[in-house]
Amino acid sequence: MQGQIIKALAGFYYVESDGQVYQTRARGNFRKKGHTPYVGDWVEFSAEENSEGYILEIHERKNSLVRPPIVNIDQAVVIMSVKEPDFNSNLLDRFLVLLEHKGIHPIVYISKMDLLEDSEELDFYEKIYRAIGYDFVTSKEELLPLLTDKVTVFMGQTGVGKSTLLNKIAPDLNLETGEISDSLGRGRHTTRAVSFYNLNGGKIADTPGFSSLDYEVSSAEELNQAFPEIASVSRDCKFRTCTHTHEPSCAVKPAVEEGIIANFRFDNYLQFLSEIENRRETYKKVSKKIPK
Ligand SMILES: Nc1nc2c(ncn2[C@@H]2O[C@H](COP(=O)(O)OP(=O)(O)OP(=O)(O)O)[C@@H](O)[C@H]2O)c(=O)[nH]1
Ligand SMILES: [Mg+2]
Ligand SMILES: [Zn+2]
Repeated sequence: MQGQIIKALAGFYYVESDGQVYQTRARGNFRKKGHTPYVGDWVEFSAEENSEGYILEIHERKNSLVRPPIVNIDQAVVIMSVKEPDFNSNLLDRFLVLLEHKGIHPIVYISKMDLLEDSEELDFYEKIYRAIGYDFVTSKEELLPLLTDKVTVFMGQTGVGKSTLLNKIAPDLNLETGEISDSLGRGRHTTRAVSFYNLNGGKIADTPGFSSLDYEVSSAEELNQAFPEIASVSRDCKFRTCTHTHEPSCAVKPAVEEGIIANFRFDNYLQFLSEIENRRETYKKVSKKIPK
């Protein structure tokens, strides 16, 4: 039989096929080969009535995220709260870089609008992210139409209100939500598993928050591509491999000075670039120490 894994919990994979959900396990030889099934995987499986099924084969993936572990997704709603935790454009850009790199369409959702005191800062960011081409929404009403027929993952720091938003979108879900003071204070996440739910012809997935995010980009070229407005201007740099730091006839630096590229976006780009370079240095040093 063929179906899609919609939930993974305690060694079991729940496979949906023709509107039915089957409880399955992965055969031991899967893990040995390093093929771990993920939520979102299309699989061949065996299922007998009243007994556990087995996953026999995993179909090729369109894309995959490591954290949260989920595959074959169309788009991701990145949730940022205006407060508790504070809006953080650096973290937002980390999410956007990760998603751009993976070819997953990002939607920015701002939560906890009731806690917003002064809209000036948010207006500033909204204008910039929209100009880059990102959806930037602040209400359930604006978000809902964007989810029709799509497989959407909800991601964001712990406590931003992912589960609360999903409960508003689909009240039947009744997902557990947490007290903000608890989750931030103890590094505890209320949501622990990734699972899919059906909505408007598509699927939505709640995910656990996290305490660190890796954007999985490992070169300056990839980073350049993950900032769409920088990538676009960089076509006019003299050198195709321009990193927009020290090279002559760079088109990006003047665009930042003229305000065509936002300062904070370029600062984040530079910060990520130096992180990537430092990581490489560390890797080189470590690999030198390992005897052949
Ligand atoms: N003021 C306000 N509080 C909210 C809003 N949405 C969520 N919260 C609160 O924020 C806290 C965390 O909400 P959750 O929905 O559990 O957050 P989460 O992102 O799912 O967190 P994890 O599952 O740990 O990743 C709860 O106390 C919610 O009541 C909102 O729109 N306004
Ligand atoms: Mg949650
Ligand atoms: Zn340049």
